[in-house]
Amino acid sequence: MYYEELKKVDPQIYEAIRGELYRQKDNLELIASENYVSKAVLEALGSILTNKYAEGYPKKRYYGGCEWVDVVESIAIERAKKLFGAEHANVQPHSGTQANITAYLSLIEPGDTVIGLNLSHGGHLSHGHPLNFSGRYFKIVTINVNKDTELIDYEEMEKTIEKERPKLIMAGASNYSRKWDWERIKKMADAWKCYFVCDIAHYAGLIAAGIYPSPVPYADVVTSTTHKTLRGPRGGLILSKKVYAKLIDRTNFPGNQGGPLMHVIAAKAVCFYEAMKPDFVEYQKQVVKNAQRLAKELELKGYRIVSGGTDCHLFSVDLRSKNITGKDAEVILDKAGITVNKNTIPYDPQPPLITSGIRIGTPAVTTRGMKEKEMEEIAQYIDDAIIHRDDEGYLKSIKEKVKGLTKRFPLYIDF
Ligand code: DSN
Repeated sequence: MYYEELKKVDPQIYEAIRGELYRQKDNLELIASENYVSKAVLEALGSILTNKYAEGYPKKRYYGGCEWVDVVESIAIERAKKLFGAEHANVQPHSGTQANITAYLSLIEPGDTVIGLNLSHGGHLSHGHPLNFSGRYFKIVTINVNKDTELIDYEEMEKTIEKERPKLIMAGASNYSRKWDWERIKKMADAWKCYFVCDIAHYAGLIAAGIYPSPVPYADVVTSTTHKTLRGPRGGLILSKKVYAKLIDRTNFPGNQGGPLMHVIAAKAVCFYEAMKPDFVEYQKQVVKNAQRLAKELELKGYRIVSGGTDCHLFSVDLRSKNITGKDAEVILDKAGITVNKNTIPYDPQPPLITSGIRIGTPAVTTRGMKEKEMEEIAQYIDDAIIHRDDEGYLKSIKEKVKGLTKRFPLYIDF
């Protein structure tokens, strides 16, 4: 690692970053919302742009000296619009949740009704969880996936809309492995006169690459993060129809945030640029192929895959046939050098801190260059770890094999 100055000034933080670097290099990262950014993204993120205050928007700032950050933000906006075919883009949200706050506050008032997918069925905290601002400030009506198919039940959804008359439909998910029918939701939104907001944080990279349906033509507002499948810096993004442009911008700043993080916006611009390249499409296709192969291999080993498979970068594994909870599996797999997160499965009998499942995603391992053959190997390690969960020595031996595999697909080689 070449953070020589940091090493001198603050050895404790240096050591922690170094430890994390080697964790990332040596382990198999299967958390569906994580990825490895390029060195170009990292350089923009670590740049002197962090020094600049730039409240406002390009050419309309509350500070002097914004000529260069204006260039950066204007490029980021134009690239985001082009990448997603959007009429308007705001690249300032600090996170996906922040983007969702802006979307809600632009379109509806506290107390209004919002319909969103239940968190334990694949939704997100900011889609209406009672402990989140969304659940505290709006009346939330959640929809569940169908108990048999584990798919979104659009007929049920429409019945709920008819009964509850929400002002806003929040679509999108953080753990739904199948394709959403955005056009159908748009028809419901039109029929029942409500806004259609879509959170594509998880699918953004696949959508940018054109291999997953885009809600941009249908939704009033689309929110996203930039750090998951899109493989950019940690941050948020809002796309919208032109008619909402002023409203969205005003609600995000000064309504919801102060100064934009210009170094992060520069890194977002770099990631949008990288996502326009043909090899990004190939990467996203491989992400999906890898997820499908890994799900299939685990199924062959006796694990039930929620909804029977995946059309995207992630899937959930129901662990009940193996008599282990998601919480325990997460710990066991960590010991074997495999990082996943416990996750509720639909209609989970276990509480959210225990769970019956784990969520698995392939964006990060695919960035390393792994393909279907390696997915077979990974499935074997997962199964071996779960079978030999009580044998610390065995788990250690898997960790060594995992290290061997990750060494074949090196990461940040000159760090
Ligand atoms: N917490 C993120 C995830 O892991 O999916 C979503 O914001």
